[in-house]
Amino acid sequence: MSIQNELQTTIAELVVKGKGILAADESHPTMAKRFATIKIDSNEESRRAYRSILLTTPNLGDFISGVILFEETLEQKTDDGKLLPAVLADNGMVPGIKVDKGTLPLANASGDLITQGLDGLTERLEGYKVQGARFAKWREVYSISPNNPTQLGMDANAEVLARYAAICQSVGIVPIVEPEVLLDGDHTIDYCFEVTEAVQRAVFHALYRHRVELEYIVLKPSMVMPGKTAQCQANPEEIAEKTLTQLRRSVPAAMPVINFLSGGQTPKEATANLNAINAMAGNAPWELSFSYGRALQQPVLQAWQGEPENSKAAQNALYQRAKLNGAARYGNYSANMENE
Ligand code: 5MM
Repeated sequence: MSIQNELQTTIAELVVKGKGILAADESHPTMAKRFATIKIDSNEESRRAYRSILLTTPNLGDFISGVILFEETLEQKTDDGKLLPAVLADNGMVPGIKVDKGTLPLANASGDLITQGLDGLTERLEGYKVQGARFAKWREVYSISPNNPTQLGMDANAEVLARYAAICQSVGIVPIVEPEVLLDGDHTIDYCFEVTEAVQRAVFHALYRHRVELEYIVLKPSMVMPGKTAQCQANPEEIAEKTLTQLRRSVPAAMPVINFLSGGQTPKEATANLNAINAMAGNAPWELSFSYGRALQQPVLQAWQGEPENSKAAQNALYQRAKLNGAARYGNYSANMENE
């Protein structure tokens, strides 16, 4: 298959009405934090056991079109010896892989970060492809403060995201481009709007410079919201209105899909906000979907508690959350569906 055909096929399988992406690509330190909430140790076996539960959830493919994996998971197996990426592929879900190597402070841009991992990326992607990955993910992180992000920070991060995306497409891997504006802080929703617009404009300029084909990427942005500790919080309709206005200003119509991250919203908030966005989207040129990590997995961890006998309950929790977000893809979710 030509590179172009590979990209086309993967996008077509990822962008499906009523479905979104599960982010299960936590690095070891993040997984340790998540497991600490249920007091279990993060080691190779506990991560394998947990991720096997996630990925073998019966009928997960009804609402999930792709799953982002961490490198280690590509080689891990279910209890009965099946490779986890193969479990996904056999159940109609596309395996993906996180390829960034985390962030470091950006020199001369105090308070801004920059993501590492471009060196040797082509070779790594070729290896991941052999292991079954067909799309990739790279996250740049932007904190909001009175001085951040700086223009230097936004330009440098955009350049790195675009270089990553161009490398992915050159080997037939669809890139998820994730510029995450963090929710931390007491900033207003309007300030978040301004920052998110500036960040995304820089990203799309860089994608253009690097000749990335927008038809074959997935944008994974944060929603436009007030900071977590802002005095004045916003309801889903306000968040939807600001998010859609900002996206219309910054995101070209050639983009097939926007899969939001949840960024520390509760599972219910993330679903209600996605629902409001879709209910208000009208004739938006892109599909509006989810690529949630915490907002899909929090209920699963709570149900599991590290106990094998809770596996079924954990899978039910994942299926239920994915189903509710599937409804939110159509703007058909309502809070009373939480108890069905
Ligand atoms: C699942 O977490 C991903 C990996 O994060 P680290 O590299 O920090 O371990 C993360 O990139 C995630 O995919 C996105 O932030 C979206 O997840 P949330 O939980 O914000 O929906």
